[in-house]
Amino acid sequence: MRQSVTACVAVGANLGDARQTVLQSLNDIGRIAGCTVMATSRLYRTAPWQAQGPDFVNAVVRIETNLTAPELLQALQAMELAAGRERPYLNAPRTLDLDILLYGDSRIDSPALTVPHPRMMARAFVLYPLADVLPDFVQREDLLRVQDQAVDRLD
Ligand code: PH2
Ligand code: MG
Ligand code: MG
Repeated sequence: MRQSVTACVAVGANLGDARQTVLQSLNDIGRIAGCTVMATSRLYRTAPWQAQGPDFVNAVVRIETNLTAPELLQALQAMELAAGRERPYLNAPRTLDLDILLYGDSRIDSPALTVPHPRMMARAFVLYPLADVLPDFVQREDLLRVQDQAVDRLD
C-alpha cells in the first residue's frame, strides 16, 4: 500500500458557468480513485491576472492521495478535457484549469509538472483560497504582498 500524501489543487474557470464548473470539479476530485477531499476553500471571484477575458471563479482543495504526482496530474487533465478545455494560446480563457500547487513536501521539476507551483506565491487567486484550506502555510505578509489584486469572496 502506497503512503498517502497531502496535496493541494487550485481550481479556476472563466468560461461558461464558471461557478457551477468549479463546484462540480471540487466534487469530482473527491471521486478520483485514490483521492480523498479533506477541505475545500470558499469560492472567490477574481480579476484575470496576466490573462484576458471574464473574471474567474477560483478555489483550492486539499486532498489526501495515494496517487503519484504524475498520476494525479493525469487524472486532473482528464477532468479538464471532459470540461471542454481548449488551449488556443497561453493563459487563454478556460472552462476549467486544475493545477497541482503542492504535493507533500516534494519538489518536482519535470517537463510536465513543476511543484510547488512556480507562480503560486505571486497570485492572490491562489493564496486566498489556499489560506482557507492550509492556514499555517500562508503568512499574513504573503497576502499583503498581493493585496493589489482584486479578489472577492463568493457566497
Ligand atoms: N489562471 C491563470 C492566469 N491568470 N487569473 C485569475 N484570476 N485566476 C486564474 O485561475 C488564472 C489567472 C493561469 O492558469
Ligand atoms: Mg493555472
Ligand atoms: Mg493549468
